[in-house]
Amino acid sequence: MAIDYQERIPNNVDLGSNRTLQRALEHWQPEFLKWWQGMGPTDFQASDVYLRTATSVDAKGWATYGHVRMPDYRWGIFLAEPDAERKIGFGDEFGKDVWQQVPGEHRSVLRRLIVTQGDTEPASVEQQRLLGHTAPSLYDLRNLFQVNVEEGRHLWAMVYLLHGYFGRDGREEAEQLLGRHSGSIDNPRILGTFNEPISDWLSFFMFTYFTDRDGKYQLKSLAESSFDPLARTCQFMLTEEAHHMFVGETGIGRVVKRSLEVMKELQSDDPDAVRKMGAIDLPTIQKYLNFWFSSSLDLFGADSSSNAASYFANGIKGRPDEATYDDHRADALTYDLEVPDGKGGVSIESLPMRNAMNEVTRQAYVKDCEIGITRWNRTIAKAGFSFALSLPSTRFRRSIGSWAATPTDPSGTPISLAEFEAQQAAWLPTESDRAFVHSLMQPVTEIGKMAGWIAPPDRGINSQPVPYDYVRLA
Ligand code: BYC
Ligand code: FE
Ligand code: FE
Repeated sequence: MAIDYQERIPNNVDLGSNRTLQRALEHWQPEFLKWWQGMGPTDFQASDVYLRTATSVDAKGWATYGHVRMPDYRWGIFLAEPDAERKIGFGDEFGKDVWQQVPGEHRSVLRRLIVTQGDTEPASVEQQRLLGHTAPSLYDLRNLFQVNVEEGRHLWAMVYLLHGYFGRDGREEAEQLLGRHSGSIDNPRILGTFNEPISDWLSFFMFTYFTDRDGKYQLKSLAESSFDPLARTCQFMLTEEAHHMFVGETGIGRVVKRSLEVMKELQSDDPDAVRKMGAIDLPTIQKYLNFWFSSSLDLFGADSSSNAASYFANGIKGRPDEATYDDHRADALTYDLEVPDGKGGVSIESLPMRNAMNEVTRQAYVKDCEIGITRWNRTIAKAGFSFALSLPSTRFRRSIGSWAATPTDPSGTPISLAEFEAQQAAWLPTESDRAFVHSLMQPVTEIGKMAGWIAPPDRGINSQPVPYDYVRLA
């Protein structure tokens, strides 16, 4: 179905035939725009940005490129095409028809999951709002804004569900999605990571690599939901998500590449020498990685979770790629979970599989995170250096789950709190590491030029050259 751009809210959900819903959304739209102006990217609202906009959900229309001012971006509502034959894919109701409306008994749980998902989207825009002032190139500036407008659209996706399927409570929740703010003391965003500041571009790349990837896995789980409108919304969001992770993976890759160039020139891997040349040393990259990976692991929830078990039993939230499993009921299996034994060691706790679904999803995520690490390490090895980046253990620096109260080293060995505190400067970014990274954050706005701490990308966006006016500064 093509999207009618004459409508105020572009959509493929036949919004025009539902006056009540349309009116509710038209009411929310100016509130959204107010939020975008107040809490979205600072300045740059009058600049023309080379953005990708969805004009339909098929292969041809979902990526239409052109220069637009961000406030004129057409935030719309797009769901993947319906499958009239779709059945519930997991849990106790396996094989029955999916739901086109919210069953009364699952209403509050579904609302809560949609609100939690929706809350992260504007949160990330708030976290990134100052980054435009220090972009290392116009190419990167454009990618930042692309990610930002799409996270705005993901908020629209969740608000559509709240307005369309949850009545008055849904409308109230939609309002509050614009009322909580990242890092606010009184009214913070719901999940921890989304209250962490992202004040430099190394953090931005780590966030898009690790935290947007949590988004990928949560969306995959929700794309399995028996609540069909939620499943279809998330399916379409996943097509956009791929670019966010691309920005993270290539961003970190380019930072690594630049460091290697400097190390080769110096014939040295001495971090101080690398820093003096204006590049980011590999140990500092590792510390940022440790920080954002461990923070993002918490977003999967507790490793033993009765909430997760009932989401699964009730067909509300599945496993990512549920079709790849043999047993979609998962009611007779167990999962061996590694937990602290309280004596400085590790013991195994056997859980009903359904209670371990957060952990199952987290492990799939960790495997996906490894792919980039392997790729970056290949370039390091090719350059002739012996350093290797690595993911810390999933036990390291956790705030949610079994390991929350147990300090460990990056390999996951339990240690005392005193030892953790004594060593953490070697494992996590220190004030002075952050100050150094910040000192590199000088804006570069000339067409085709890059900041000295990052290598140029291999190619431009949508077959445009790297030297291109991706953003026409106003
Ligand atoms: N911080 O039994 P559990 C994205 C709470 S990212 C603070 O495991 P459950 C994006 C939890 O709420 C994807 N609190 O709970 C990326 C619960 O509280 P109550 C976002 C936390 O229900 C980049 C308690 O701890 N999507 O899209 O299984 C840019 C017990 O835990 C945290 C979703 O999250 C935390 N990290 O929660 C832009 C999907 N973790 O009930 C966008 C929707 C847990 O005791 N959400 N708690 O008060 C969910 O599926 C679930 O709510 C959770 C796990 C995965 C968060
Ligand atoms: Fe998103
Ligand atoms: Fe994203």
